[in-house]
Amino acid sequence: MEKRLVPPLMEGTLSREGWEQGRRAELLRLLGSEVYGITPKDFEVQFTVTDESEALQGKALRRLVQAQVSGPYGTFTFPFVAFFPKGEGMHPAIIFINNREKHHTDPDRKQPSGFWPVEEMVARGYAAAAFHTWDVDTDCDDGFQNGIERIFEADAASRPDDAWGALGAWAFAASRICDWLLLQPQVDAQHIAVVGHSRGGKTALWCAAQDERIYSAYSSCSGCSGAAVTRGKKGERVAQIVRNFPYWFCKNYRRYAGREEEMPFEQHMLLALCAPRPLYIGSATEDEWADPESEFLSARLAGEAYALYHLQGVAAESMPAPEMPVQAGQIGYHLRTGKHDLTPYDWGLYMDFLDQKIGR
Ligand code: GTR
Repeated sequence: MEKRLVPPLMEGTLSREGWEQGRRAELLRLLGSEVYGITPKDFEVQFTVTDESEALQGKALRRLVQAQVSGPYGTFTFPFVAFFPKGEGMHPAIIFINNREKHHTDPDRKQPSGFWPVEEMVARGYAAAAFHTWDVDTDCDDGFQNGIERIFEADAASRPDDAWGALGAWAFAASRICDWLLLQPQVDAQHIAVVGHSRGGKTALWCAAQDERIYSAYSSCSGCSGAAVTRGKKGERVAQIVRNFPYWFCKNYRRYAGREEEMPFEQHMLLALCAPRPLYIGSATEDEWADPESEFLSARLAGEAYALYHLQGVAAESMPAPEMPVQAGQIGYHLRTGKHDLTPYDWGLYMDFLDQKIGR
């Protein structure tokens, strides 16, 4: 495996006690205060099901839901959709963070989408929920005037340097959908996963790192500030991401532009926070901006945390060839030929991985 100088998961000897009784929480705080911002804890959430109907040619039950979140400075409501396979029994569920056009997660499925192939998911026995990022926080630099952040702040103009950004807000929304799924009798509460692509993939990882009720996360092509190790990374760097998307992060993260070596954290730590839960990383050969090698390296390095639980991380020492998924360990990885995307092929592999880990 390629060697890069990255900070260790723990100073001294990494032990399960040291990890669980201090270091894990410390890393979570560090990634919060330096990268994604601190997630507010002072809120209440209420759900209203506005429609319940048969969908997907009678193969699913569809619910449209409004989540109303109340914070210290107001309320904010966002919609999401959930499809449940028809029939008896409890189903594992997958929450999807839709960062692309809204039609991909259109509840009426007017046009099929490979980005969110819900028909296939339901056919494989998964409940599938999704929200659109813009419904939670606009994916543009609007000074935090319109997104869910405003219900937590007296004044959007004077935000602290560790105040959360859009990635944090989207991760929060995915956790609220998890709250609701846990209340649904059709859902197997032990097996709720979160999936996102690119900025959505960064979000999925941050969500699973913070929310231990999430059984598994799949990060597709998440690259910089997602799965990829930052030190020595090709393609996108901190300087570019904070210039182009400052509102995704807390202000503190800007300090590391061009100074990645000084970061007291690394992205494999984000992955390690998911241990011992099944984690999945996907890359694409032509996605140089995200840098597949740095994504793979990070997945490998996170294996150290899994070893504390006597679990294997990625079951491959070197980058696998395209279309040769590595799924035996607790961290799955695959490289797909092609562009920066999330495709039915990727989804199929992730569901294979989940089926195997859940033992279905
Ligand atoms: C890019 C950004 C990446 C990635 C991507 C996406 O422009 O530089 O970090 O998140 O957007 O979300 O598709």
